[in-house]
Amino acid sequence: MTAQTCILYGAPVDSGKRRRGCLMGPDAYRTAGLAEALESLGHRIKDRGNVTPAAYEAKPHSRLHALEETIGWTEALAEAAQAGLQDGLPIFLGGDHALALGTVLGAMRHAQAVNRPLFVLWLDAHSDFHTPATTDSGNLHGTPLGYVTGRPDFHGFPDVHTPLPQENIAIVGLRSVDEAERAALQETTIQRVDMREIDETGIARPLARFLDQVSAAGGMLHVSLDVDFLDPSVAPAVGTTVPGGATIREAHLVMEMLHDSGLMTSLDLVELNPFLDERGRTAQLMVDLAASALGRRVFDRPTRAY
Ligand code: 4U7
Ligand code: MN
Ligand code: MN
Ligand code: MN
Repeated sequence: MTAQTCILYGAPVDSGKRRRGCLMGPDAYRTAGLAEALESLGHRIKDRGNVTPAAYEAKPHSRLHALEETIGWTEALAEAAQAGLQDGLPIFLGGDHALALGTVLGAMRHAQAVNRPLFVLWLDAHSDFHTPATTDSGNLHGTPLGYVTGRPDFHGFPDVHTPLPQENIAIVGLRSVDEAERAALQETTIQRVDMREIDETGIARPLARFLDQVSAAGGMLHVSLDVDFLDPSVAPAVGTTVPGGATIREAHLVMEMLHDSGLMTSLDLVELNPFLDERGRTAQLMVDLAASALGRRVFDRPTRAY
């Protein structure tokens, strides 16, 4: 296994929704032993501490919750992601999913600088494809894929100069899509793998299809893992639980295949709300999943096709 330099960034973003608690995520991952787990796999670990948002002035009365703070996070996290990608494999310890407005933007800038295509694997119950104009909740953690694909109305956010091509995105685990998102997604070439498809074909087949595409294009791959990708019975520490999610083994298989592919270049761990956890089990599961993505396995095995 190739040793990597894993660069940890705490991203205690809690501005993407109203229910508080995700700001405790970075501490929970550190307490659950993320660095130690990855180190034991032979990787070099650099913990760069927690990112802080760029200066902002909060204005009240917005339909959108904590808009200015989220813009501040987007600027700071885009810079962190760009810096991290120059030095290794950045892992963002969230924080809610609004952090991906910044991390994916930073990965896009980096990919452009090194002249490689960027792909995004979005592991989530939700499609997070809203714009500030279509969101009913006003919660910006539901908008990052809308932002990076160049959808309108992200006033005040850094400009997305070259949007991420829709066909470079796969959303896996879908089971809660708002009507406005569904209508917009139907018009795109974003790859959508819902829980029904996972039930019918297994999770390996659609994932292998996407990874083959990344590989053939010589792409970089940003992976964004939302806790609610998992079934709430095994991952209770999340504000937006949706029943019928991925099992522990389905999630590990995704991570194991990502490792075997050698394609992942950056990773977000998002939406963990330690305030809602049960004796740290969700934090521990997320650490174990990150370890699988970085090479933890029971036995070595020959490469196989799915
Ligand atoms: B997450 C929602 F209405 N779509 O916009 C919304 F269902 O990052 C949920 O995936 C968004 O957890 C969930 O508020 C955002 C809702
Ligand atoms: Mn999400
Ligand atoms: Mn979600
Ligand atoms: Mn959520």
